[in-house]
Amino acid sequence: MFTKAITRMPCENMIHGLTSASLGVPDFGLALEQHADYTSALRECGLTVSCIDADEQFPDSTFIEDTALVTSQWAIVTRPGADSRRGETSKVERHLSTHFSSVKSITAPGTLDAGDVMMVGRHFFIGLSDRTNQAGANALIALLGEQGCTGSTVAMHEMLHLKTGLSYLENNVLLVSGEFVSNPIFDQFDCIEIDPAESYAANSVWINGTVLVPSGNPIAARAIGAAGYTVREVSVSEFRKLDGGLSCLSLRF
Ligand code: CIR
Repeated sequence: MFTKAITRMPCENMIHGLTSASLGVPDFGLALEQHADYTSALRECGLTVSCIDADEQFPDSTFIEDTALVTSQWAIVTRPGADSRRGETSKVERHLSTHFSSVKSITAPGTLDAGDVMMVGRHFFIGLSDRTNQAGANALIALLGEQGCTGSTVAMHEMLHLKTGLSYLENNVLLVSGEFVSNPIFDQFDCIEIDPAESYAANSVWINGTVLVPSGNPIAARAIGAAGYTVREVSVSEFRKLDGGLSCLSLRF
């Protein structure tokens, strides 16, 4: 069960955020409305939400998930792989210190975006992406070991982050799409394969029995509902324009 979430307000400079999508420039006003609805969805799932202020220095800072890996017991601040995002972590670390007595960090030469980290109980799958390198993964695995947890790496070649194409919905159920569909690492799970036309919905978020699903993906929403979850659709079109998915807008613990 999760009880808390941390989000970070989008800043006006988000229009200059990193992206490989060709979906146009985000509408900041609409992004604020969508962020507010996302926050409502977190609260509807029973979470107490705290929000870090916007920071115009960091266009991508609303994608807070990449900056820390957090459970109810511990927090690890990452070292984001993109130069323009590295400084996002200092305010996140300060905020996490209000929740945790000690906060560990990934240090150079490691880089790691927590969008590349998928928690399955006490095991963590770590995608080796353009943002997360082997040194970052090794550092995380060492820190996980100190907490009695384990980690293993997943090779990846196409997606921005591991959780761009995978979401763990607890109960051994995994959403899978694209390059991960045929990866034997995930054979152990009851996989729900996401239709390629709705690949964006592979990044959905389980919170206490409800699954937040990006709106406009009816096949995925139906499949997740049929698997026994309550579905709460959330519109995040303006964040998608920056390659952001639902999970990257919060830390949940
Ligand atoms: C970036 O490229 O870093 C941001 N524009 C999007 C980050 C999305 N994060 C995530 O999926 N975990």
